Amino acid sequence: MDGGELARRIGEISEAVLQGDDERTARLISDAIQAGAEASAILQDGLISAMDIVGQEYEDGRRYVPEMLISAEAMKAGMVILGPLLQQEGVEPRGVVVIGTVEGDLHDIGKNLVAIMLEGAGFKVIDLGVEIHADVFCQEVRNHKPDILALSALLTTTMVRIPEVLDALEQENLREGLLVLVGGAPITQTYADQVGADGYAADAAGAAKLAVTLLSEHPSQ
Ligand code: B1M
Repeated sequence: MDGGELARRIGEISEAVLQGDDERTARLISDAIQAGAEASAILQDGLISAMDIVGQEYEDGRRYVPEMLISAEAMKAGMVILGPLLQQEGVEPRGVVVIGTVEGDLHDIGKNLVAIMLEGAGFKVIDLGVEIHADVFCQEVRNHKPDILALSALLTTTMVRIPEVLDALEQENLREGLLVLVGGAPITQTYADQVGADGYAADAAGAAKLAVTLLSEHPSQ
């Protein structure tokens, strides 16, 4: 396949993600792979670049949460095909993120969106789910040695679990070299600073952007 044909096919994939058309995204990706396109090129120039646009449009108020979710679903449909191929191509993720909603809190729509945007930005994401106890976060940090731990809390009654997780990480000597990113409706930058988190983002697009920035500022972490 020549460069022009590759660019055309990748452009179509990107367009399908922007339109949130999961079936078309998956079909176009399969066709492009059959025609000889590399999975890494499709990921970077087709999916990630489309999700960058989605994130930017959301920030600018030109896209709303449901539209962001359908594009995220299209990206997910594409990743089902690309994931195994990327592993074969040996593409290194940008970094590893462990994410979960804190103990006592079962809201996961926002957290899932954050996870998808992080994947869209090239991170390997280990999603622990909801109602995650501080000890479990510690255990999973020990297991996966992530670059970033991402904590979501949606209730004023559960946001207090965030400093508990941070304390538990300190006590278990797991805090050094780990970037902790926090967010969720009741969380603010002031709260994040108070509890000693490394970063706060108000929304999923912001979380992915911040994760990239934090990691580039702390490359040795
Ligand atoms: Co509940 N709920 N809920 N709820 N719920 C809220 C959060 C609430 C604000 C509704 C209200 O009263 N107006 C209120 C909290 C009040 C407060 O604490 N101040 C509330 C309550 C009170 C409750 C219960 C206690 C109700 C009850 O049983 N009496 C109960 C608690 C259950 C529990 O957790 N133990 C409860 C239950 C539920 C449902 C199960 C019915 C359902 C959750 C389903 C699910 O998640 N699977 C639910 C829902 C849907 C909501 C609302 C309506 C919507 C939440 C949502 O998904 N928003 C919510 C009201 C609202 O927000 N309008 C509400 C869409 C989502 C994309 O946004 O989750 O904010 P959000 O995520 C955003 C950002 O916050 C941010 O990015 C996301 C995407 O842009 N973000 C991060 C989130 N995590 C981040 C992490 C980051 C960075 C950014 O870095 C790591």
